[in-house]
Amino acid sequence: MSISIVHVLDLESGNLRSLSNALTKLGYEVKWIKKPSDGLDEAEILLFPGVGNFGHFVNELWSRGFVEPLRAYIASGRRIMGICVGLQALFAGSTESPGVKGIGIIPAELQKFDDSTKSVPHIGWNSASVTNTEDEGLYSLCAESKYYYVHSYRADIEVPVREGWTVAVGNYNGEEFVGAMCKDNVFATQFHPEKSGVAGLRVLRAFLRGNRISKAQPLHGGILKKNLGLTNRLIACLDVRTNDDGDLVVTKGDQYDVREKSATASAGGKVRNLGKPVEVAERYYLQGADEVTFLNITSFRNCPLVDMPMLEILRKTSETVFVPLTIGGGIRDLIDPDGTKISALDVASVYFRSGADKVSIGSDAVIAAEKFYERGQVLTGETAMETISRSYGAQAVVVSVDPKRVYVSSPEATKHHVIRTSYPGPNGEEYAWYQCTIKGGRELRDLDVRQLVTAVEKMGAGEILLNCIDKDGTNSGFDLELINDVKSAVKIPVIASSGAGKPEHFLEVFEKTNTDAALGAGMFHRNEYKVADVKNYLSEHGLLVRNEPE
Ligand code: 1PR
Repeated sequence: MSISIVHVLDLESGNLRSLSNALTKLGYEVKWIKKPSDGLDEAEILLFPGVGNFGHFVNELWSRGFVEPLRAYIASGRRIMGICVGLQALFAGSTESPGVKGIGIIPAELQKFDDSTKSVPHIGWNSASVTNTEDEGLYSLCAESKYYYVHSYRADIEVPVREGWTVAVGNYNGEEFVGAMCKDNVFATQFHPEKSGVAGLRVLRAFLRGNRISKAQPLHGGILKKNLGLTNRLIACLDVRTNDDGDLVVTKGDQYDVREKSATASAGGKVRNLGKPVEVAERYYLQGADEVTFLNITSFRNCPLVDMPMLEILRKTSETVFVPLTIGGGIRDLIDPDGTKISALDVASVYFRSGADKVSIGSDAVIAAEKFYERGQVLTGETAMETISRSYGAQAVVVSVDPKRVYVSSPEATKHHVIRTSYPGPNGEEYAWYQCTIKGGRELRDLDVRQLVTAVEKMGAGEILLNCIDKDGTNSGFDLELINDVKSAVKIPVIASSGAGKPEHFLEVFEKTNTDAALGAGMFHRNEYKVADVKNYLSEHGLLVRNEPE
């Protein structure tokens, strides 16, 4: 008789809603296990997902008394699948958390990716290609497919192979790592199958059905080598706010002004309405977007947690969209109308439980960075970025930057970090600095973008969403000078944003900068181009993209 119930270990870390949505979509009922007595004995299939810090996750396993029962479960021969830190926890340890012991069925330690030549964390769509077996496949893993990874530490393939595991390998700029591995009843993926579109759902389904040998794997990596590795990541962004009729809509600004241009109204016309957020997100998923980002752009107005309109959007979106979802706007300490204080960590936790994989912090990050410098660059451990990244991992914390260009005649004319620009200012100025803003560009601050990004990297941000108010909505291409400048200042991945108007702009930003991802909004919302048009264009020009028909 086929199994219809899946038990899932729930250590309350990260986004488990998407996994549960994926299982529901595949026709399975989910039972959660928070402690060993919650039904581990009767489980026939166990999923073991984990995100964030190795030590934090594994210490939870020890303190909840899971380690011995899990070892016994594995020894019993019943099926178990580790996901992300769930894979890592099967190892003896990780250099991320010296001295913390993993479950230890593989006698090796995880190592950090080398960040001297590439961004770390490794975020994005990469391969998992089976190379050390004569099997025809492994749970429908396909060398041509791409899977969504997000991690800073990697498992080397040598020890698992020596210990008899079948290993599917990923390659991040020359460093190989275990993308997935399998031995007897134990299967584990470093990538998130529930966030890897149809390719990921296929793997999950094959595991749940027990179809270990499948025909989906084209034979042996080698022939497809040119397709292996991290793809150029393409993100669709939805700015969301309530319009004048009180409906929550996707909107889009010109240099952050989201009102229709009106000949009569000097204060501007209506808020542009470009569709319903859940429907628009689903459309971009089906078109092949690698991620979807929602920004609640009026969240600086008081937004009590109970009323958070974005929660429902996230919940609904995560039922049908199986790629990473980021939510931004209003991630900060809040006070509800009844006076209850809600920490930024609590706000983020609610978002994660509603289906978000990452939260994006804008205004609060600028304020935190200013204080960081006022204190002489001392960390307090209490900022939103620090508390959230401690609990959920740096990969879950994006900092969204809203800079404006300020032209100066010489570097001495400002105390801020300047660039020499090829696009001189109105009075022929050859230098510019990028000024940070808060509240969606409404307030200018005495902080430059370089100060901001270097501070937030120290405070635990895992990625930078780099907008540019001057370029936003202009369809004139990305600000390459800004992107190159930020890329040279940080190790964490950078998402180029603002100004995309046609596929050529994406090619340009990937070719002329080292950006880790590129984001578009208006050109997709206005139906001028589909996400797939951009991907096809990039692919025609020899760039690696994820191209999986949904
Ligand atoms: O400050 O933490 O509450 O977060 C507020 C968030 O809302 C920030 O991430 C901020 O960037 C965003 N935001 C606030 N006001 C606006 C606005 O447009 N009036 N939107 C706004 C920012 C910019 C991009 C846009 C790209 C691409 N949106 O995300 O999608 O510029 O556009 P394009 O391809 O059409 O040029 P907090």
